[in-house]
Amino acid sequence: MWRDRCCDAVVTGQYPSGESAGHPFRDLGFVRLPPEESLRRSHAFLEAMSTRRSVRHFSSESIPRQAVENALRVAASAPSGAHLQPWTFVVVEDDATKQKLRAAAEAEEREFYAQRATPEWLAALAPLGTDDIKEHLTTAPCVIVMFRHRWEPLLGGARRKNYYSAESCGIAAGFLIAALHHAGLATLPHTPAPMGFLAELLHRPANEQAFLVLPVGYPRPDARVPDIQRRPLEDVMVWHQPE
Ligand code: IYR
Repeated sequence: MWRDRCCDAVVTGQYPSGESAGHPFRDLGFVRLPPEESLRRSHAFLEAMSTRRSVRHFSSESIPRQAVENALRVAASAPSGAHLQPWTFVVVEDDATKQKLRAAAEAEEREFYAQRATPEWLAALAPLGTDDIKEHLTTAPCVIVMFRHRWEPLLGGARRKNYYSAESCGIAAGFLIAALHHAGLATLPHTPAPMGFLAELLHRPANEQAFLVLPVGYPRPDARVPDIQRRPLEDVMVWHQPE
């Protein structure tokens, strides 16, 4: 049907709904899977993703740069508000920068754990065993710092708006964590708050705000994780019953 309308458009000079002059469209090229293959892949992906854990004990062993770049390609393929792709990923590998990053993050975290965190928040964190020591920021061979573009600079100092940039970055971060896990690499989503020091330390422009710090590497052979469970599907989904 769409194809017919598309071809009609060429003949009549009309465009199907959503298309307009000066903004070219092209065929999707969708590859339709047989249902059994679809189900097989869904099981395989579920199984693969089920083994992902946030890791706090990293080995300092180096990781393939290409795997990091490919995971970032996946992250940067995420859908974004108005397709404005409001993100920058800074990949830190050198010890000096990682040490500065850790020192600044730990300074924030000391204040968080000693003063800013409410007793309720600390109680919520207790099962994770977190504290203000952020050793992963120096032991992980690679730390990806993701920046959200709050707006884009235009010539003459004007600003172009971005739309849903936080949601877009959240989706891209999910893609990134999944892609790194798929490549056999462990991550820890870390959000030191406030994160203002990161833009300064990594020399980012004023429109960029740190969104996520993601140490990446192999887990230490003796790495341990909290023995906690994921909520079962019945707890997190409902099939809507039509009235
Ligand atoms: N940013 C602190 C505290 C913290 C907060 C949440 I929400 C976590 O899921 C884990 C930790 C820290 O990194 O320790």
